Amino acid sequence: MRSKAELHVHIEGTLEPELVVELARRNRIELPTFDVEAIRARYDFADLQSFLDIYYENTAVLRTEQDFYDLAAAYLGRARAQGVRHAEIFFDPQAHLSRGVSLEVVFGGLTAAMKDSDVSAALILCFLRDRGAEEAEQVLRAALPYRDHFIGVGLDSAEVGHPPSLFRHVFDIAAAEGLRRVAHAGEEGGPDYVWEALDILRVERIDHGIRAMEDPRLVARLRDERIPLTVCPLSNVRLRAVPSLRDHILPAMLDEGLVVTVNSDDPAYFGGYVEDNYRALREELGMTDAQLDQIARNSFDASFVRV
Ligand code: ES4
Ligand code: ZN
Repeated sequence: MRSKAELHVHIEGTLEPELVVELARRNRIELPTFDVEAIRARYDFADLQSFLDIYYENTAVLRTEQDFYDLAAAYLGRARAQGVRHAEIFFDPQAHLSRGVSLEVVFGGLTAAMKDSDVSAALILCFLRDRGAEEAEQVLRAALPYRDHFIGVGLDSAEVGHPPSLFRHVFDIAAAEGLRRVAHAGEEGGPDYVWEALDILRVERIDHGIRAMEDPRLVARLRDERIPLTVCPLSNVRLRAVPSLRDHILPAMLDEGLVVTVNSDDPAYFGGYVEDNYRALREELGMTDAQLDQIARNSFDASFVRV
């Protein structure tokens, strides 16, 4: 199997239904159902928001440092089996702080699991864009005592109506702290969101970015500046950003000379980990081994940590 880096995976999105049930029982939390298959049956999404509603609901089972340890350990084990040598992992502190779970618990559990794994890993702190810029700045300031535990900041959650430009100030603070910067843009939002992420947030990678292909000037910019795009094909299908894998624009992005990478996003919800995404591209889109080798090389070139 190809060695690769994974640059777009939300740790909360690796929470498999089996672990939801186990943690709910351990923490004595009520669930609508304790039937794993019934939980999985709900994963039939119409769009990004319908996914996020269930994703945030399930994260409520994560309470203790041990819970976060178990979550990250399970992901790193699965990633390793899928050829991942290095992972830059998103986490959503606001999804936990809002439930009374402290940063100490979150960082403690995640970093302990990372230390115990032989997969190289680093954390990227994501702001939930639908909660606004003021809360993002509060979270960043609260996380600065843990500065050594994360390498960068990102922007995720509901995209449309929450443009990157709103987050200029908090990304400026992050830059001054020497943090790397990424943002989800061009998943459901248009090319204008990608422009703003580049020009206003000074991001170094674009997460998703598939809709950048609607703007030839933007494509030229991404190519000329070699800005990597962390594309998530199975996610795009499951969230109906594209009608089917056969319609995915990823091969055209590669043909345009863009630095494309392939990633799993929220593998517990979207039907596959990273190698499952590579395999689907080969089997359903007919991508060649040479193309997939290029994508795997890109993943190491695009990573913030050299491995
Ligand atoms: C996400 Cl696929 C996606 N898009 C935006 N925010 C997210 N958080 C977790 N998965
Ligand atoms: Zn994502």
